[in-house]
Amino acid sequence: MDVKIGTTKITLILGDITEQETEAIVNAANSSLMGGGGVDGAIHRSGGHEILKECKVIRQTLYPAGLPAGKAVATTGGKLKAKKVIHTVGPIWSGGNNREPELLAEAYRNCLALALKMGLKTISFPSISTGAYGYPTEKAGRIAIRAVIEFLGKNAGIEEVRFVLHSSHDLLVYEKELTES
Ligand code: AR6
Repeated sequence: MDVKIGTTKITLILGDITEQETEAIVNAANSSLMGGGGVDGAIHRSGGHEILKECKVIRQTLYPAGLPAGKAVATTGGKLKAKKVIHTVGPIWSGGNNREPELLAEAYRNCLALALKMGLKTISFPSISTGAYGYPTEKAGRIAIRAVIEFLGKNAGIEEVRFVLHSSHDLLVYEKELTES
């Protein structure tokens, strides 16, 4: 489904984030920026070694102690269709009382702000934190959709925000949230 928020289209699809042709795709990374499983593993596998090379430079320069949860950085998309990968780190779910909602919303906002700063008009997100990091999808979907809508209400310039969900269950959860928001 897709919905217009001002001049931006929010699209929800079932698919693989690595195959998206949006100018940027978002990686649900971990603080090390050195790769991992899930979305992170898939992006590094499909995008090739140029992505890791730039992640290493980011670690050596901007974030020697690792990228904190909620922050975002950009690298090349390497061999991907997307020209940029925006790496962010979602919170690890530990019951909901450790700033998880705040950090998850911040991750979405910082990715969008970075895309805008780089002049990118289309961006695809995975469902950050809902895999290895254990964030319940219903709760995370609500925060993701609301954070994006709120950002778009305050900032013009992005043409499409695409959520790429990996299961039909997750797609339904996000669709329900977008319909109700
Ligand atoms: N395209 C779209 N969505 C996907 C794909 C894909 N190719 N593969 C998995 N998903 P996760 P997290 C879904 O674990 O929870 C990594 O090891 C998946 O079904 O990728 O933020 C990192 O290095 C789930 O719904 O990210 C970190 O250590 C969602 O993407 C840690 O996992 C997110 O799952 C980050 O955990």
